[in-house]
Amino acid sequence: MITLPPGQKESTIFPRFGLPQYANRFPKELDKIQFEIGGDLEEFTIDQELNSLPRVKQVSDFHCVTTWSKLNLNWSGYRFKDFYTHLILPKVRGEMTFVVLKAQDGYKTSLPLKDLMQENVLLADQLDDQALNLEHGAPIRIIAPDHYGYKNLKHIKRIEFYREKKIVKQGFLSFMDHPRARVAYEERASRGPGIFFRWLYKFGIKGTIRDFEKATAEYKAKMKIDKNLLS
Ligand SMILES: Nc1nc2c(c(=O)[nH]1)N[C@H]1C(S)=C(S)[C@@H](COP(=O)(O)O)O[C@H]1N2
Ligand SMILES: [Mo]
Repeated sequence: MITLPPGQKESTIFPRFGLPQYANRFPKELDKIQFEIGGDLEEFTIDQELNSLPRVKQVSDFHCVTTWSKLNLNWSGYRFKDFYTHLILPKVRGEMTFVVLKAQDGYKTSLPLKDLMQENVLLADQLDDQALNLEHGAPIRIIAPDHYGYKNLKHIKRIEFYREKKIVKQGFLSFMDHPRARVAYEERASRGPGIFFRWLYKFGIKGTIRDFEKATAEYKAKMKIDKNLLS
């Protein structure tokens, strides 16, 4: 028998998902892995350096705060811990504690560094042995299975490391954002018991999936037309 975290239900599909206002926003660069590092250190860019890290494969479950869970997803990429230890730490002075994650579609989120240093947190660039697609975070995303989906930032554009905690405006109501959002503790929102938010969020699932599907189909059709005009 499968045991799911509190308040979660198994989903047979793995939809492109998020806050409704992101349904129509798409990353510009889908193929080339390149992102900026900033915050309390001198800015630099990461691209080829990732190849120096060990590639890891991981099967993990994905839990959206709105109560759907997709089980047994096959990711591949680099451990965040290896990334931090080998590529960031040598450039750091003092002790970093807080990380801000920014995406190509304008989405942002944050987590304590210690949460990202868990063994199962990845910078993932493959799902089912294929490069990530538009739907699931191309070209590279965060996979943090112990944290709700909204901390699993897709289309990474920039990662900022800070010594102190920052307030990150996330484009959604602040009560909806928990600073850690751990699935096991049902940290669904910054205030109030998580169990209440199960009911609130659940009703939005179907409509959100539909909006994201429609926006994705329209965008793909448009991109094809653009490509044909160019060739
Ligand atoms: N860049 C970006 N990352 C994002 C989102 C988004 O809209 N944009 N939505 C978040 C939410 S709420 C969820 S549940 C997951 C969904 O991941 P999926 O689209 O691969 O299913 O992505 C998260 N990361
Ligand atoms: Mo989500």
